[in-house]
Amino acid sequence: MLRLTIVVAATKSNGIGFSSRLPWRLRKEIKYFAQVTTTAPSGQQNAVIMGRNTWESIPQKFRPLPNRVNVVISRNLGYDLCEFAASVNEHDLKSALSQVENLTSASSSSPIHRAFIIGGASIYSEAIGLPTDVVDHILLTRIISPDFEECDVFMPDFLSGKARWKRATHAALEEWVGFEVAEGVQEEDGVKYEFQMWVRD
Ligand code: FOL
Repeated sequence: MLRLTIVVAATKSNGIGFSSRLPWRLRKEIKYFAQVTTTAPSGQQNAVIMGRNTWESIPQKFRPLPNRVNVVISRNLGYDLCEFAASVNEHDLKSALSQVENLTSASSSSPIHRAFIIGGASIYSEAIGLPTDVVDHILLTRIISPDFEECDVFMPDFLSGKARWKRATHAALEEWVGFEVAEGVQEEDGVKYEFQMWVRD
């Protein structure tokens, strides 16, 4: 089965959203998100898998997210993804995954390198519940401060679940993503955050 990587920016209270959008605007952080999810060997592309609310939260001019196969999950099979050939509509995470696997098969012209789960809360919950051989990496941008108490969407606390997640070193993070990443606490517009990678075996 295809391996999945979770990509998320979350506060220490696991807040990820407010009022149907990101609670913060961090230019370098979103650039990191774009670079991580786009980087693939030449001739290949990555897939980004998301729920319908997350799809709608992406500014129109950025969707579908360019140079990535966009897979949107909605229970409403008639959901109109608005004209984009680069997007596929699926009704649950499992069928989204088999869709991505079909794209990845030898016959496909553009094989899929990596598949990323990019939210939101219910898709993250489902993904965290999948077995270790499916979801083995979390690229977490930890928002250290402030705590953005207005958050109204949260991701589950993956560290308190049954799975034993371990924080990888910064060198391992850079090796996995394939480019240099700013190390330590970053600050933009008074918001402090850190790029982290968590793995399990
Ligand atoms: N993970 C991380 N680390 N940061 C995030 O902001 C994030 N956001 C989502 C999921 N995982 C994340 C979901 N929300 C765009 C907007 C919202 C969004 C995801 C992506 C977006 O517009 N991305 C553009 C970059 C735009 C820019 O450069 O300003 C892209 O090409 O990826």
